[in-house]
Amino acid sequence: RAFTMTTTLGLSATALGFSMKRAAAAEYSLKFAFNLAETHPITTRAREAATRIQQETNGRVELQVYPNNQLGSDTDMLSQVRAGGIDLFLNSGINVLSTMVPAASIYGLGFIFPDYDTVWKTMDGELGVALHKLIEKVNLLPMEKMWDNGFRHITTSTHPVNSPVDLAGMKIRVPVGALWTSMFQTFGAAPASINFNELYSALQTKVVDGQENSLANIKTANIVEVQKYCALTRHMWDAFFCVANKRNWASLPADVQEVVSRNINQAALDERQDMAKLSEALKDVLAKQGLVFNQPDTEAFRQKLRDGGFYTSWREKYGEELWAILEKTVGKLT
Ligand code: X2X
Repeated sequence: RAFTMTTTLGLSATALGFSMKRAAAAEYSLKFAFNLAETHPITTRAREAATRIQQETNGRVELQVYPNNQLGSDTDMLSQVRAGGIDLFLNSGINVLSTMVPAASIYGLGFIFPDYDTVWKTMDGELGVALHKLIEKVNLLPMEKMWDNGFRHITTSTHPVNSPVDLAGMKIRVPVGALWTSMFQTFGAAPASINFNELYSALQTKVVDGQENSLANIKTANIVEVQKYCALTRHMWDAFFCVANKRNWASLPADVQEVVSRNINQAALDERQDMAKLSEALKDVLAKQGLVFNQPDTEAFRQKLRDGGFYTSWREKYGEELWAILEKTVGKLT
């Protein structure tokens, strides 16, 4: 849009020496917020999407990317996207989003995914569609593709974890979601729900002795600085829904919706590739930083969940319909 900024004295902005580029603000500005670190592939791909959206719309649309809990904890950001202060929020269905949509956590059940093929067959398929419908009921609109948050492993500062016995009574941080608390209680640990923005300091000050996360987060959130051991448990897999405030989204013209959603979904697909590569490559990187890895036999962990009634009790909570959809791709669970 061509316009000239003039002062009350009639001097043009350029005469005053500041750039008109800055003054040419975008017509549509969207706040896109999440918890991950600046160097996480999700952030890199989100910024790439922002650049493409700006280019494709000649600056008419601006995607403002706020990583690293810049706009608050996950709990805060969920309130903001509900209220409309944030337009797009990336969050795990197992994390705070599950406080509103409990069934959104179903894909976080322990040890259900053997590999990424099964993961994406499930989440890009019937289960993903069913979860999108449930999320829409709370006035949030999920973009089509999920962003990978990785298979999760357990880190500790005190001792290596080789079996559930090593977790007995351990104070371990889990994100704010009932499935996480339930799983680690069933393992015999003492889980504490703590938002991601407080994780580093909780580990540093020994409020908790351990946590569980993807290698990408252990690296990019500097968790490796405050933890000594990493058990490659791969106990669950996590990913983020990108949810839009429905009202804000509906106020955008169709062509803007198309450019934004297409680029965001493409960024999610690219990020999935990044994560798949990192899940192997980061072992060496983290080992060089001093993290001591061990490979436990995960069967003892699975048995603990079965014996503790973990699957049967969550089957009741999620209901037969969703459970049957999940079992179509991952096989019988109970
Ligand atoms: O909070 C975490 O540990 C994180 C970043 O992995 C999630 O958002 C679930």
